[in-house]
Amino acid sequence: MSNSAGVVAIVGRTNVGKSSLMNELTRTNRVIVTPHPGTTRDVVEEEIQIRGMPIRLFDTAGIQESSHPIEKQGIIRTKSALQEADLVLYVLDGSQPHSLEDEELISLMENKAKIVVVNKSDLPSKLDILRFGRRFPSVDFVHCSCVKKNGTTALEEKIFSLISEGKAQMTDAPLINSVRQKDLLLKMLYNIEDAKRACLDKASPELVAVDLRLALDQLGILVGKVVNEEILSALFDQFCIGK
Ligand SMILES: Nc1nc2c(ncn2[C@@H]2O[C@H](COP(=O)(O)OP(=O)(O)O)[C@@H](O)[C@H]2O)c(=O)[nH]1
Ligand SMILES: [Mg+2]
Repeated sequence: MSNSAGVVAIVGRTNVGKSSLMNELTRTNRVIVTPHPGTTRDVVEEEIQIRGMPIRLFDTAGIQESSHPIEKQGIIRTKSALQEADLVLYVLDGSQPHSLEDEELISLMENKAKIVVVNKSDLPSKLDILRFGRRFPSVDFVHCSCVKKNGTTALEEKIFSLISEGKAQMTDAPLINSVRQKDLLLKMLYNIEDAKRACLDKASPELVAVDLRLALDQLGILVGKVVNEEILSALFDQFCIGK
């Protein structure tokens, strides 16, 4: 499993067609699809490639309240897949009106890059798309039908462009908003790289500690805090340096 793969989570109410979409995107019948709500109780992961770009794709279980222990675990794992995702595919059933469960899901993916996938486009539409459009003004909508197998190529194109343009990465990461901050972070990175190199070269621990201390100093300046002297003393006492 590649670490540099984009993480994409398929999220949505039960029975909207998440697992069907997973099967379409992986071109397999990996996940069981049935008309019964609650079929997928756990998070299922597959690695796919879109135009050579590696993507870790997660099919999730929904977040409906449940007292069943397996479903409870599934809800926890769905939420953590959502949290880890670089990009969320928020799947809606175009043949059903929107529900309260959607509201909870929407609040969980507020800070996430997302694509709204309106599935079941082969059935008469009952969803107020305009209303959703107003709520997500800068989000792409893709209409598809997993049963008729159309729309998923357009979806793949959107996933590819959002991830390759970097728009789907690290949406929750804090912003660096000055050259000074960038410089400090770069210095810190170089110090850490020096420390790593020293470790690989089997240099003495004292030398590694010097580089790590320099890195910590940059961090201290960056966050505007004096780095905790007690921790430092305890750490550097062992090496008898830096004091
Ligand atoms: N008509 C129609 N039915 C679909 C479509 N996609 C999925 N379904 C059906 O919807 C039901 C739920 O699908 P599933 O993928 O298990 O939904 P999940 O609970 O969100 O994972 C199944 O009976 C599917 O065959 C679609 O595009 N059109
Ligand atoms: Mg499912």
